[in-house]
Amino acid sequence: MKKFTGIYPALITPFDEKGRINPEMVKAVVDSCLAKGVSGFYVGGSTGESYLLSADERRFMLEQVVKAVDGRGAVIANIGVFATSQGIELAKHAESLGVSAVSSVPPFYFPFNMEEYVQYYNDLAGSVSVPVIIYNIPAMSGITFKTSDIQRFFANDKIIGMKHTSYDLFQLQRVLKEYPQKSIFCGHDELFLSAAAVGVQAGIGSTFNFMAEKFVKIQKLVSENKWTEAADIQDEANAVIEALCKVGVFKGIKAALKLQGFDCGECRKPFQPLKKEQISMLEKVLDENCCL
Ligand code: MN9
Repeated sequence: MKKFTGIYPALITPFDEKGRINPEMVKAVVDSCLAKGVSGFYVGGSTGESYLLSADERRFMLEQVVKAVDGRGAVIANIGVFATSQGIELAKHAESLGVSAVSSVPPFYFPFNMEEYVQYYNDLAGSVSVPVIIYNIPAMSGITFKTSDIQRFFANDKIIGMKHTSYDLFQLQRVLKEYPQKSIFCGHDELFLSAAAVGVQAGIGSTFNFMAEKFVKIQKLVSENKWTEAADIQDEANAVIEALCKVGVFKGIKAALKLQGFDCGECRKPFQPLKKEQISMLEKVLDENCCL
């Protein structure tokens, strides 16, 4: 079973001035992240504004990423939707492009029961030959998986891992301990070092789009047992994340990229563009924490 380690930006979807996906910027951001030492990309997640894209756009975006990465890293495709059949369609498309794994948020909006979520992931895993990564993100999906639920998902060998975007480090530690062979990704960048302390070796994060180098460095320092130095870098990252939370994380990430010279457009409506003073506040924090 492939075990994923390293840093995986949850890729933004860049738009041009007309609001269309901008392949040139996909390539530019992918190249810049790879140069910073990332191991691959997570495409089609919340950071990619996927639930604001049409199915055609989601497919187009994934195609552009696979082309841009060109074998230089892993590509994990989040295919999460509302209905199993739609998810399987996107998963098959992703598989045909040669992705390393597919991932999915649990179908949301309707309150399904756990039996239905387990069946959803098993159906997905049964429909493609690539491995499946579940996505635990209670704050956005509204669904909190208990550790016993995760055990039910992991009973399927084709379900090889989990993106844990939850502040529950207790659960994270117990899952890691029980499933050392599965790929468990820290999904909250601000917790990256804390997750490393309980044994996490991989992260998928939105802020890796523009500050991946910090997390690559944290992993290296941890491997050298230099925890204090690693904590200093996590502190820098967290100052930036705190500022992003004030203005809206995804809008802030696009603004940060723009300040770094990557114009990826605005987040799609109903998101509204940042105000001038929000951008100045962000710029100051980015500057103070070695991001510009
Ligand atoms: O993909 C991201 N999750 C969400 C991971 O945005 C829901 C994280 O990187 C967060 O944006 C970040 C800020 O809370 O940790």
